[in-house]
Amino acid sequence: MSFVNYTTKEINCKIVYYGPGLGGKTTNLQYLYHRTSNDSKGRLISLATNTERTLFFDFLPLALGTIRGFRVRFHLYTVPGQVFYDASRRLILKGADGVVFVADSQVQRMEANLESLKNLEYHLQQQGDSLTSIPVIFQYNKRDLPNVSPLSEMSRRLNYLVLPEFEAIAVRGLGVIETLKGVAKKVLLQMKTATSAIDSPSMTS
Ligand SMILES: Nc1nc2c(ncn2[C@@H]2O[C@H](COP(=O)(O)OP(=O)(O)O)[C@@H](O)[C@H]2O)c(=O)[nH]1
Ligand SMILES: [Mg+2]
Repeated sequence: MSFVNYTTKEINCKIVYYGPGLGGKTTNLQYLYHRTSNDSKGRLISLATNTERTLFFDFLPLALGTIRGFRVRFHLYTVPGQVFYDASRRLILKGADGVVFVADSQVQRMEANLESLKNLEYHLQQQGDSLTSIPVIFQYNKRDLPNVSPLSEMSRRLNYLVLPEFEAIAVRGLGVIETLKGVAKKVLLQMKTATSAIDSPSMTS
């Protein structure tokens, strides 16, 4: 649940980057961290193993401008992808205002994408949400690699609810900001219908 503080005029939203291990979730946050000016970001906190794999989560707070006088802060989280970190994923997903599903486009990772998506649906359901009750968007990452599924295939197999989708090459920063804007737009629109305090969303980048 997003947190609107009328006293300090702040809106806080939690966005979770979800998806299979090694799909590029941490890479998305690292790119955003390096692209954002110092005064609009906090520290990027990564709890990683010594092989640089996300152990619990990565966290990046971003201030993304104002809406009708309210300062909007996005708190970006990633989840660990490895199968055995299920309890961590559940905790991190709790109270999410929006989800970016980062899919790995490589043909041989399709099963891992599907398994992770099923896992996301399960955890959302456990907390009384679903893929349609909160803003969820897809990012098809690693489009630079040779052995990738065609976009139409990614879309058909993963995005059967026809939610917003973005192509990306996160290692080069391609599609990363577009993805964030895509989810932010949906989150802000959802809040607009939930509260009357917010006008049409606009973002600075
Ligand atoms: N070729 C390619 N590699 C990528 C891309 N995005 C991420 N990677 C690499 O994939 C590996 C896993 O990325 P990471 O962000 O740690 O995945 P996470 O487990 O989802 O957090 C790293 O070696 C990244 O450099 C991409 O768009 N193209
Ligand atoms: Mg990671």
